[in-house]
Amino acid sequence: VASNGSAVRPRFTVNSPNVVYSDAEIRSKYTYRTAMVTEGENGTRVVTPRETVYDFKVDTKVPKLGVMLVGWGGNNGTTVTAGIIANRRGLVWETRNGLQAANYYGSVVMGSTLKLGTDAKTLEDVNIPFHDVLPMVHPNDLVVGGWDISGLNLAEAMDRAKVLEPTLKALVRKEMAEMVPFPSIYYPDFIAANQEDRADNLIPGSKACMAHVDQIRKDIRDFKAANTLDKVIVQWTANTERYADIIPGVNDTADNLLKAIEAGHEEVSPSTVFAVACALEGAPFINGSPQNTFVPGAIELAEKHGAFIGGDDFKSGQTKMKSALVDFLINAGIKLTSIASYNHLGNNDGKNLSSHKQFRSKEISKSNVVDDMVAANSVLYAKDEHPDHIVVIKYVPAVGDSKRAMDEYCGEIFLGGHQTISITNVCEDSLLASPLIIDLVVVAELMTRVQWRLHAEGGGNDGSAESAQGGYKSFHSVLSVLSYMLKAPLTPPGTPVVNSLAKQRAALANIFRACVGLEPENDMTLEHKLF
Ligand code: NAI
Ligand code: DG6
Repeated sequence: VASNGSAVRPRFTVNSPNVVYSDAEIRSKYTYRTAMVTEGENGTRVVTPRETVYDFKVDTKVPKLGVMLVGWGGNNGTTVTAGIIANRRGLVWETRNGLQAANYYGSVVMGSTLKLGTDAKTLEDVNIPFHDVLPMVHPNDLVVGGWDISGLNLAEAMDRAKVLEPTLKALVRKEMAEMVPFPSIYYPDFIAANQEDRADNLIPGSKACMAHVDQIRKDIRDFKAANTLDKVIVQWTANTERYADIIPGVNDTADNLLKAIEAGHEEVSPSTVFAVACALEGAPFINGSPQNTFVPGAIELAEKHGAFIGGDDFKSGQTKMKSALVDFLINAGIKLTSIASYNHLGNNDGKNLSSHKQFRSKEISKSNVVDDMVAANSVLYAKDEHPDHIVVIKYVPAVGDSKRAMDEYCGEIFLGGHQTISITNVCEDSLLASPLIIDLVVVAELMTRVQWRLHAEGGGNDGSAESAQGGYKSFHSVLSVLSYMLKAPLTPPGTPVVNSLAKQRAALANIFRACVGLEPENDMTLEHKLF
């Protein structure tokens, strides 16, 4: 895969009049099939199939991409950086279980496959790496940088994180020691007071101001120039902040938010200042923490500038299991009646979340993740009926980054019977989150190269009728296609949130398939049933 701005040759070609390949693009004509439901007579419903024909266009030039992490010196920041270096250099290190080679396990883009079709001779499934569906940046080619309020270089920060094996650390130490985060903005009211002792790498000023926005924009430009990058994506993996109050006149519109920053309003959080800087700079910005960074004014600003945003809160362990398991239980016709989710962890994230306001941000993000699945089943649940759902997080320093997540699911089964499922999930939190950071960057970058328009009859797929059909445009600024990796998916204002993990993955895969003119994966396998 080229990451030098040259077009990448696709790993397969689709043999269809609806798909056209050129040196720099893949164009597809795609029929999106849905069904519209209306009220009929006598309480019946009428379902009308609908077809909308789109043209998609994918720029196949894979850019040289930079990723800038806010909170680069934290557990996630150091782990993902070391992981990319380890993969890039093909490192192998000794562990007590034997030799371990670098890999990208846990990344949907790098570790999973997609069914391309059925082998014409054997009728067996042909699966390809997810990464090969469209030309995507390879994570090995990412140039990583970022900001942190702690000035430790990345080697020292990696030691502080206590995540990686000493043998791996020894192999990446030299490179990591040369990496030092840019100073960042620190407004103490937004993160836990227990974080103060690491805040030694600061841009002066303790509340929002335009100088902070300008400095962040300059850092992005400097980083881009210093590394001769085509594009930069910024991701928040810094401490969880408390929620910002939504105040009319302050953060409710784009203009008000900019004015509030100019006036130094105390209710503008550091993460929102980063979001504003990125929108103005045209850099995609993804929020990996649960706070409401994307206040209405920040969303409007991104829309105005056609900048991509995504969030909120990496979905790494407990919630990922929950959004798969609840979907399964409810779709199996089992009436889920309660979920009790306990967590304890001993890393700096846990320390920060031991403060109530920051915990509250996480509690909100972890609690709303079953709503759509419950609401979709009117057989099991009356209107406004929900399973009981509690989320507890405790700080236990001794367990470090090895987070314990314990869940109890209770459900009602046939004839009043009960089913209780208990799950204990133990693993390094940062080793789960790091591949998600990579997926978010790779998918967000790809989405900056995908465009669409409504297909007009008579318009060719070769661009000849472009003016008659209207120009291509990008997907909406709010990239809900990133939902699979996020606990509380941000969606375009007024559009529904989908939490089901299976649906989120299907949306991701099928949108990519549409870009190469392939139908959604339907799993009917009629070729094995009708003969
Ligand atoms: P961490 O506490 O190790 O790292 C956070 C880093 O952010 C620290 O180095 C801190 O100095 C820095 N920081 C704080 N405020 C900053 C600011 N204004 N500007 C720049 N840097 C700042 O935490 P960890 O484990 O890396 O997690 C990061 C975030 O990701 C947390 O908010 C956590 O809740 C979230 N998250 C983590 C998941 C996981 O599985 N590890 C999953 C979901 C979310
Ligand atoms: C305690 O749950 C700490 C949190 O930061 C989580 O580890 C993180 O949000 C991951 O949550 P989940 O639900 O995806 O495992």
